[in-house]
Amino acid sequence: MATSKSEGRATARAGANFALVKYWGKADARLNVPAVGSISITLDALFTETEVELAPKLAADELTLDGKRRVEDVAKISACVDLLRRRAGVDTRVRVSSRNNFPTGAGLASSASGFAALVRAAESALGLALSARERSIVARQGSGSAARSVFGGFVEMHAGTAADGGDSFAEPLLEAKEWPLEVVIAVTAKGEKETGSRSGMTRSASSSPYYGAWVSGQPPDLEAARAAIRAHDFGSLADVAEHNCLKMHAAALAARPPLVYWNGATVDCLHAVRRMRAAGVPVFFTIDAGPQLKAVCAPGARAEVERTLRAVPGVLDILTSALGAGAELR
Ligand code: 2P0
Repeated sequence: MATSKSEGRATARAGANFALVKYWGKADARLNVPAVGSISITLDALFTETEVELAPKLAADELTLDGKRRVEDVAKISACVDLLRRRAGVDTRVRVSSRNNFPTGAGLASSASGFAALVRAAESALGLALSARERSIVARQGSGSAARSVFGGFVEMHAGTAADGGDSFAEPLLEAKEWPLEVVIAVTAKGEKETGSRSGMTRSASSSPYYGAWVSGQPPDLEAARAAIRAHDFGSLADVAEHNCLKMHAAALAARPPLVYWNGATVDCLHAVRRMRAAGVPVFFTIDAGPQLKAVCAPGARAEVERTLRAVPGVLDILTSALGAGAELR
C-alpha cells in the first residue's frame, strides 16, 4: 500500500470501538448529533485500513470495501469527504479502498473504524491538518460512533448542545496502557444484521415508550462510568455498563415493530458471563445492535472467559482483543 508521504494519497488505520455507556438516538439527524453522550473502548485487534487517493479524472467518488465495489455506500462516504473537500477548497473526487479485518455490518462497529480511518486518510490526501477534535467532529457526521474511534483507550463522546454540532465530539478519558482491559467477543451469527443501528435508533426514538427514560437516565450512567474508569474500579464499571446495555435493549425491544437484536446464544452468553462474575471472575458483558456478545475482562481473566464462552452452544467464533490506539496514518 502507498504511504502517507505520496502526494494526494494516504492510508490510515482505525480500531473498532464499542460503548460501555451507549449511543442510541439522535438529537439532530442532519448533523448526526447524538441525543446522549457515550463512553467507549477502542480495540487494537479489530480494525479498518483505508486508502484514499485523489482521482481528478473521476466524475464521482469510488468505494471498494473488502475487495468489492460498493456503489450503494458511496453517498455516505462522499458526504463525509465533502466536509473535508470544502475545507481544502477543492472538489476533486477520491478513490477509497477499505478493508476490515473482521466481519462487516454484523454489530462489530465497522462504521466506527471505517469512518475514523476514512477521515484520517482523506484529510492527509487532501493536504489538510486537522486537530483531533476537528477530526472527531467530521467523523461523527459519517457515523456517530466513528467520532470515538479517532481516539484510543477509553473515550468519551459528548452529545453537545450547540446548534451547529460544534461541541459534539469525542475525547480521550484514559490511555489503553493505563488500564489494560481485554475483550472477548462471542460471535453468534455471521452476515449483515437485519436492522442497522441508524434505523434501529430512529425507530426506538419514534415509537418506544421507554426512549424518554433512556435519554434522561444517561447523565448518571456517564458520571458513574467516568468515575469507575478514573478509579480503575472494575466492579463499578461492570455494574453501570451492564445496566446501560440492558436499558438500551429494553428501549429497542419496546419499539414498534420491535428490535430484537439477540439470538438464543447471545442470551446464553449473557448468563455465562453473569455466572462467571458471581463466581469471582472479573468480567462483564455488553451487546450492541447485533447478536454478538462482548465480554470485557480485567487483566488476567481473558483465557478463562474465552474458554467458557467458546463452550456455549451457538457460539460460532471467538475474537479477542486488547485496547488500542486511535486512528493513525500508516
Ligand atoms: C454505541 N451503537 O454506542 C451504540 C450501541 C450501536 C449500539 O454507536 O447512525 O453506527 O452512523 O451515527 O455510529 C452504532 O451507531 O450510528 C452505535 P450512526 P452508529 O456503540
